[in-house]
Amino acid sequence: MTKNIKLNMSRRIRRTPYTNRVEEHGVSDFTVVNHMLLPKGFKNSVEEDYWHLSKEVQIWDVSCQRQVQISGPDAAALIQKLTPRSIKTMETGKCFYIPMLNENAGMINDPVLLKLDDDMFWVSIADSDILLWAKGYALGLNLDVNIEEPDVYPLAIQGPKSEDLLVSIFGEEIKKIKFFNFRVVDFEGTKQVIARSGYSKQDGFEIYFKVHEKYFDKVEMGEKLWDTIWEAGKKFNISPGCPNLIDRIEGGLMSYGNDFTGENNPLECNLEKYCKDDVSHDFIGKQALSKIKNEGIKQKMMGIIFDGDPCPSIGQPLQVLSKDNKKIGQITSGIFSPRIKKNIGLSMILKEYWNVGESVFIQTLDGGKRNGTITSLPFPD
Ligand code: THG
Repeated sequence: MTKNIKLNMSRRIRRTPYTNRVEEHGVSDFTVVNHMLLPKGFKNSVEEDYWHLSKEVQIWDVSCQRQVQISGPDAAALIQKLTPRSIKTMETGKCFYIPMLNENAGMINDPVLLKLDDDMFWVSIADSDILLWAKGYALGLNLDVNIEEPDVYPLAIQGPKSEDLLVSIFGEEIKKIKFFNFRVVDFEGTKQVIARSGYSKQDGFEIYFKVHEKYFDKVEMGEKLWDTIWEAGKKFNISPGCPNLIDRIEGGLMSYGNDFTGENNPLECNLEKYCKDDVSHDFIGKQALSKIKNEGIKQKMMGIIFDGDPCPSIGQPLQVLSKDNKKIGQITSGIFSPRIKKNIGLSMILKEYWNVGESVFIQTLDGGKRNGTITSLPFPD
């Protein structure tokens, strides 16, 4: 479609400390998330990257996972207002996946929350302006908090060899980091947060790389970190990468703004388990969520497996029809899975049709129809 049309760069589309390196490695496409560049592909196909990710180790510039730092005496109270997930039992060193809702219980973000201390949190956001939302709410409630975007640029190390690679750089302590926990580790005399997490279904880590003032600028220090990992990674067959669409869809990881939006509530997004103890505290969207829980939801996110030629990554939603040609959903992320050897997709599906095994039609952009089947998420092995 829009081949060879370029995006005009300016300071509004922010580069990261690693953008030079990513370009040197032959990045082919970028997208923009949180007003910052996110690489979308390199020289290899999505499929080659998928196999590499499942066997080796990759380095991803995910700086666009911006941190909203909330600190001060009322920090925990504010965080609790922003999510139905209770943080009462959350300990320092933990990461929590938290839905964030508007007043209608519509999803406004699905960040990872890190507790750095009793009065210090990072909200690692998906693509929406949570800093403004949190500041506005804190101002309105007159809370004693400080909210800012710190100079933190996450770098993800993903794949089964990520542990061995990071042990070779940071030492045995890396092995002690459990899934969705973090530790503070030394890098060149600076303190760095490393969590076992990441936007893939492989083992992996995220370095919440924080710029230290002893360096000239974020690029100098960021490239130092990148180069250190790259050099040590050669022995582990490291390659540059980015969130992989095949791995993401197979794993049922949804992308905010694309697979779900403010029009969707957390129950539709299969995030009910993070809304369980919503009676214990007050939060934005509580009443609306309670009403939705009582009335029941009308659609929810499901997997779809469908026939036909291998589908390249879809740029526009594909309609999902019932066997009697009623519109029952739309595939918002879809691609050919080389493991399942069929096309796969994510779609909200109307209640009457969301049963696993239900037969459906997928309408392609050229008007053709393909046979499909509803499946559970993550996609079965
Ligand atoms: N890492 C960090 N920040 C992020 C993302 C990330 N911000 C934006 C975006 N990704 C947020 N979305 C998700 C979605 C899913 C997960 C993490 C972030 C995830 N979920 C686990 C799963 O589904 O297996 C479960 C987590 C849990 O059990 O609590 O990993 O990737 N820093």
